[in-house]
Amino acid sequence: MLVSEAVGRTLAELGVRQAFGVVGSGNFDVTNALVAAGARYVAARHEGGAATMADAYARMSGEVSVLTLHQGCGLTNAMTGITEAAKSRTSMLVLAAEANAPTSNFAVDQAAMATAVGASTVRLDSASDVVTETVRAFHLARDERRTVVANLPLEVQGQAAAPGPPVEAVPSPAPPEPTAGDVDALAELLAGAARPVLVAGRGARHAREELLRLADACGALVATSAVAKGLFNGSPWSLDVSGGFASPLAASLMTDADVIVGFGCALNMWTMRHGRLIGPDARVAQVDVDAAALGRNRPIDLGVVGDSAVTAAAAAQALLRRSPSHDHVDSPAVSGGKLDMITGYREDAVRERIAREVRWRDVPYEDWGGEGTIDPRTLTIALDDLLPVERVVAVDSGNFMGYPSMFLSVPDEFGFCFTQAFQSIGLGLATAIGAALAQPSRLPVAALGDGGALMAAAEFDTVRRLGLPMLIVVYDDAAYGAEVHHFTDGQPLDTVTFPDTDIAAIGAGYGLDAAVVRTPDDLDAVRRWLDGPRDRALLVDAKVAAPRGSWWLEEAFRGH
Ligand SMILES: Cc1ncc(C[n+]2csc(CCOP(=O)(O)OP(=O)(O)O)c2C)c(N)n1
Repeated sequence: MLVSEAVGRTLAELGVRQAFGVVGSGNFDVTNALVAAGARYVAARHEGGAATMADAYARMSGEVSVLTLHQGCGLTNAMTGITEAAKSRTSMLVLAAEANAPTSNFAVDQAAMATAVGASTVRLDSASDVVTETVRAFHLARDERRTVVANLPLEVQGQAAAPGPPVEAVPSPAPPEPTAGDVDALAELLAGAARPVLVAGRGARHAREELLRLADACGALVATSAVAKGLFNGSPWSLDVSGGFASPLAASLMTDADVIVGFGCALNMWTMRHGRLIGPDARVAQVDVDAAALGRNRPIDLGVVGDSAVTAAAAAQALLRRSPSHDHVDSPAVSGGKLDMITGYREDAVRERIAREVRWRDVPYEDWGGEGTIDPRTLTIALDDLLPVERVVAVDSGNFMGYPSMFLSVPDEFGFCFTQAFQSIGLGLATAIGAALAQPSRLPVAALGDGGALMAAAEFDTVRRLGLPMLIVVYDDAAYGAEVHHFTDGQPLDTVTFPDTDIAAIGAGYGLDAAVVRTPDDLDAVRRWLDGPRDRALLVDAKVAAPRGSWWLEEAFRGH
């Protein structure tokens, strides 16, 4: 077996089920070997799209995904998506063919490129131990949550691979347990809190039940960062997303908290509105499997190294031990409310306000629509009502992004895919494709600005070719709206505004169903599509009114 074949086959044997890429001469064999060994391969139209499809697939499936690339220019095309994945600690393995002859047009320093954007790098350059090294690269991606660029030198790929040890899929190692002292300190902090809030990030998506039990045990409200949206659905104490996207009520309840504990959550400038969501006297704790993450974005009063589920469960037990009247966390008195001695944040008035006001769609607004445009909030609320609950929503970057993020509900923490760690525009469509493949029973929704949509338009072809039943909503303000609303001092805006573009016609040209929406009545096109076979995606070119920036953008500029 050749080295290229050994790499592909080994990864399939380790459990890789899905690969994305653009195939050229240098990654043809390795990709075919992956497919021959049982993995599915999706040919994207641009490596930038392929990278983000692989990233989103990994996020929404929990599997290690593979991106396969041609040497040199295949990798440079994919760099933005690889950077987003690396910043998000996505478990993704990039198989990059590598030209090392200095005279090759394709030669660039691929290892340096990977390192420069925070990805890990390995070189599969030895025919004698390529199987062992491939297994190592896979485990680095999966167990250390790394985006790994594995360079495959052209001169080695065609050599005969020495047979390696039998490849076995080994389960991930057990997550780190917190020390008893740290658990006690966390319990102490929460026991003394009058208004605690627990905030879960992507690293706590597996910890819903444990976090809700801990919240019950200390009378806490719960919230998520954007990437974990949906985790606490159904809890009457959920504030939904914390941070720039938060509704006015969610933001004010966060700000009034006296203790905030982040679980698997970076507590970054977005989730904490540049710190403004943390009251002056609030104490902050952070729980993370990675010691380096603790206190990275802001000062914390307590840092705990530990898995979120394990730590939350242990802290709930510790709280319980402090209460003389309860001996088990699952006791109805605890799961239904709070411990005797802790009043917490759980007052009826708070619950009633959350039920009435926490959703953005319940916040009154003055409709901006008219003269051929629709208010983005009116549009999104109508879509929320029309679309089936079982959906997976992907959002691009731009002024518009808060509307689909906060006015569309999602079924759970695997219903929202948010590839915004690099704040790049143009990733939303590919995100929706990867998420759609990871969650095939859900209706995929891609929410894009006109700028991001046109940047990624090549992947409309991939949507059509895969037959994805996707709704693509373009919030079309004929502008780089985020920039328009940034520069409000009378500077010329010709560089960021555009004549109207018929994006529906572009979608139709790619073979998608398409409609222009200017009024709520125009959404009949969505109704008809939903009632039909949905064998083609529907692109909605929504001509949106944007007389001013969205609330989250105005909020973000305050932190600039
Ligand atoms: C790759 C990249 N280029 C440029 C930017 C700067 N930028 C941020 S938002 C934005 C405009 C996005 O326009 P659009 O997709 O139409 O959404 P809108 O802001 O109009 O809602 C730009 C150019 C960026 N974030 N990423």
